[in-house]
Amino acid sequence: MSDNCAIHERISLNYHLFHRAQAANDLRHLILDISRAAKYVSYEIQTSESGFSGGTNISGEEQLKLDVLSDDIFRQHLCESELVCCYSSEEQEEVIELAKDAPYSVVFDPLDGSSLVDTNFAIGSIIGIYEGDKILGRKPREQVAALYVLYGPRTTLVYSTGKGVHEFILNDVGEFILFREFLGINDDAKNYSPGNLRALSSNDKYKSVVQGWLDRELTLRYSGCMVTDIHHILSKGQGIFTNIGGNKYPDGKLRLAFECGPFAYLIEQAGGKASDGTQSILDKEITDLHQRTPIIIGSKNEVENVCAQLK
Ligand code: FBP
Repeated sequence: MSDNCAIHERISLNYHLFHRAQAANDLRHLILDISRAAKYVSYEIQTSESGFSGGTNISGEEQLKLDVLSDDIFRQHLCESELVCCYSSEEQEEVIELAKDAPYSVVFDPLDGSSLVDTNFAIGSIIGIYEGDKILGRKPREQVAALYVLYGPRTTLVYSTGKGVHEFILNDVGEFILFREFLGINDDAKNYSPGNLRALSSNDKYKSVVQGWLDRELTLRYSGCMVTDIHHILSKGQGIFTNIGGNKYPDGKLRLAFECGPFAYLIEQAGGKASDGTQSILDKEITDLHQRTPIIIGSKNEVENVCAQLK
């Protein structure tokens, strides 16, 4: 693809992956296939009925029809790519084998925040990509790419392959077009997004952290969807998101492999920080596909401030 292909007011995801990220062809094609899956998920959110599927996932959460449908859409596109040897999904108990000897393994939450579908809130998909044929035993720092899609008033896709974080908007003809490059995060936060607040009844240190934000009169921004709330940090260039343990969720509500790991990769690529309170999320080994982890993520100085209070 020669560089004179660019129509500079319309930089496509394909062009950006080739010329700006200089991604390997297989990785570029895989990310493009994932972006196609996201378009179908976006369409189904707009058009299909919500409601419960009647099933539950391994985490014991009732599955919405859209949870199952979006999981199947991603499976279809990963399978068609012929580039994925296996994947792990929040909606699947075990690793699913696809194309033997294919170069990548994928972890994803097909529809994060799905409990908000009936409220018409923005929700998203979260994807992490590893080279090789295994997921258990890996650490999020080993990812070769991470991306998310936000299904809001506009459908946006944000990715990194290790050369910065870049945002694309789905246009009227169904193509993701570059919106912003090199999203960055300042060291200090003015906004806070406190998840799992039910933990404050049993976690005094977390309670003190939240009280500190109130005392400093920081601005609360919380929707109940991790993709939306962390996109807010990337979009505004500052902020802090937490989901910390308490009685109901001792390790917090969010999963390491397909929620916290991909976001830790993206946020650290943008100059922020992601910790579980004692170590970088990027260095936590995936010992169980559905293991949960506390997460403190966003502006570096605020992450360090919160971690110091939690010790
Ligand atoms: P699902 O992936 O099952 O929807 O749950 C994840 C999530 O909705 C996150 O998107 C969000 O940050 C969190 O749960 C909300 O937790 P809480 O209910 O404690 O605010």
